[in-house]
Amino acid sequence: MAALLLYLIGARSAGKTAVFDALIQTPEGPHFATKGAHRLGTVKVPDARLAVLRDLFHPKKYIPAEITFVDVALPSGGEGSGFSQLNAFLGEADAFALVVQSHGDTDGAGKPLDPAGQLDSILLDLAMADLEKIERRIEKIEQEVKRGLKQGLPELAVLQKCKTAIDAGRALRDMELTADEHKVISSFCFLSQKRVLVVANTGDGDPTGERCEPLRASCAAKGLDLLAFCAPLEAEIATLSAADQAGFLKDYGLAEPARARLIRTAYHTLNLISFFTVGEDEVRAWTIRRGDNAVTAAGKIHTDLARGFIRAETVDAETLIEKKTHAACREAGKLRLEGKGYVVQDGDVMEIRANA
Ligand SMILES: Nc1nc2c(ncn2[C@@H]2O[C@H](COP(=O)(O)OP(=O)(O)OP(=O)(O)O)[C@@H](O)[C@H]2O)c(=O)[nH]1
Ligand SMILES: [Mg+2]
Repeated sequence: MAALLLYLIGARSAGKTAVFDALIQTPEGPHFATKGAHRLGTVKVPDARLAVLRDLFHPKKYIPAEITFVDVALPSGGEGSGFSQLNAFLGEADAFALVVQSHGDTDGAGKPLDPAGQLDSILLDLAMADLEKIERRIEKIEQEVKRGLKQGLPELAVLQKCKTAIDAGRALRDMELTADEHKVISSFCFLSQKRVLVVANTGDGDPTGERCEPLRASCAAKGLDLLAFCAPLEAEIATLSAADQAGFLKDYGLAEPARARLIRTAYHTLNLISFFTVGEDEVRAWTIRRGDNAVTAAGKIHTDLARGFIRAETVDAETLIEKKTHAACREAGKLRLEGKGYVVQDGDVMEIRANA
């Protein structure tokens, strides 16, 4: 299963690279690959329940879910963020982590620091990159219509609706579209349609982001999740062993490393949950959307399991951890047989029964 792709975007010098460096740091050093000027780092999604299940089942393979962070390199030169030039690359993202500089007095352009303004400006750049594409496509379809080619009319209607929304200052992600309308525009991979979580890159003096008030208010008004992230401090924490981390975090009033908070926030922003499969061979986490049913979950594991789906033997992880075996769960009446329409819950441990 492909890892979730979270792209770090933001204004020039906002701290994208500093946040990325902290996210991919480990006690053994940083791990990353490159794609052109961009850097990619994949980490395992921490899940305490999965780790306990591993210790219960002693599987040959232990496979947590993965998330890939991408340190986006903005095109050099030019005035704005240059998203139009990066359109195809950014279009592959599952979501954006929008890094906002929240330390110091001046921003990367030497202007007085205004985190809420920086957020607005980047959100606007995303929308403008979309608008450029939309207007180009509208023009093309209108020319076709003039020549008597009418098959583009349904697409034109949806694009005009998108243009109206952007002109009115709304992001495409906040538009109400029917499933058919979504389908019509899905191939454009519009940037302002993607989910965004905001990462306030706070300075050493404010690791929990208490001074991010205007930014917090702006995010709340826009319905965006916000996370405080002190890049230099988090990079240092990530080099420590688990034992040393605890004391360090406590000293700074932090409950856990920011990487774990960021991943949890990404799951929340994207409305994702995890379900697990367990056994002697493999203990594994799978990522699905909240609201997905048992057949969709089965299809994540293998298309054959979705096609031949009969039922899913299901128990929540907490109960399995408490009872230790499926047999004990069954005896206690806690192992449920769920059908195709069952809405999978976060932390479900499932065994799919299917016709071959
Ligand atoms: N004091 C302080 N400096 C920081 C912090 N985060 C980043 N910086 C500095 O700010 C500058 C820009 O940070 P980068 O992480 O390179 O920013 P970026 O968004 O990747 O910049 P570009 O890729 O060039 O657009 C660097 O000199 C960093 O050392 C921070 O939390 N505190
Ligand atoms: Mg950078």
